[in-house]
Amino acid sequence: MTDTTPHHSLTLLGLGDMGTALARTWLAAGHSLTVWNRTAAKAGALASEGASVAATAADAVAASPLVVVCLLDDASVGAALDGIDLTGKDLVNLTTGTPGEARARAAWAEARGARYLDGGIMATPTMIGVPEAGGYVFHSGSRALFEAHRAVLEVPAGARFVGEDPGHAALHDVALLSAMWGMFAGISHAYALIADEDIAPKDLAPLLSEWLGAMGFFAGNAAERLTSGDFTSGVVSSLAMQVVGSGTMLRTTEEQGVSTELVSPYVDLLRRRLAADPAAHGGEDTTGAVLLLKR
Ligand code: FVH
Repeated sequence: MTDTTPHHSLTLLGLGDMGTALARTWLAAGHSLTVWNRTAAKAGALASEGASVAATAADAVAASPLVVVCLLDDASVGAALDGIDLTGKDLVNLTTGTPGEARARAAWAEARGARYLDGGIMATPTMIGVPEAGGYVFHSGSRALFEAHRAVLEVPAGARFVGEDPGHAALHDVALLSAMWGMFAGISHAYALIADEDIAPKDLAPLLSEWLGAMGFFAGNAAERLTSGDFTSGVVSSLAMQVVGSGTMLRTTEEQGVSTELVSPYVDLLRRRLAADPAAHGGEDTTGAVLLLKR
């Protein structure tokens, strides 16, 4: 059967765990891939899989119109591309950074004649090239670049364009990771609570997963309240009740000989919101904590 897949040429700078996973998917899809890595030995396996290995980052950039970068951090992107001609290049930066770093890197690339697209990878290397794993990449910056290379960018994982502000991919990335850290913290606290009891972590695990899934509605509820400014309509678990309930949670934590350091900061925010105006805020849900976080 004839393979009708359009094949493209692209360059990848960075062959760490993530870069190597990305590279393998483009090679497997039949694309012509040039790679470069600071430590050249990491390119060996990919060369035997069909990649062209460039001796320098400048040679790698010169080899293709589309240049994907997946390095450790923004400083390493600056170091790798320092002094290299980017005129006419389409630069896709999949290196994790802050929104501010992404905006500065976009201006830096555009001043050197390149179109720029930033990316935040919502996947581990083992999820790359495995569509059923559900990983994807947030992209922001040049919409024209995204549309021009969308098919290639979607080879390793799904691609979601979140706007022309180059900082918004990083912001989406970190917002989701922040929620994940909160969940990890809560799960850690729950396991600490049962640590000295005759309750096996493996028995609590499915209950935790089920409960966290059931509570996922809060993301949508809070979004509606933050948009409308109405924090009280339809509330069935009031802030006044939650503050009392969180006291029970803190006392249980003390009884179990567990530190409150993970959960206290959030309880403090809820208490502050209630104390500021009990009559006005007691009937709210917990969304008001968002307003106290903003400096
Ligand atoms: N791995 C993961 O689970 C996460 C998933 C979400 C996205 N992240 C981000 O992806 C970027 C790359 O991560 P990685 O897993 O590939 O990281 P490493 O395996 O540590 O590879 C780092 C590469 O960066 C090169 N490098 C570091 N400093 C420099 C520099 N000054 N100049 C040039 N290259 C540099 C390093 O080269 P070498 O040490 O092999 O010579 C690797 O190629 C990252 O932003 C994650 O946050 C991954």
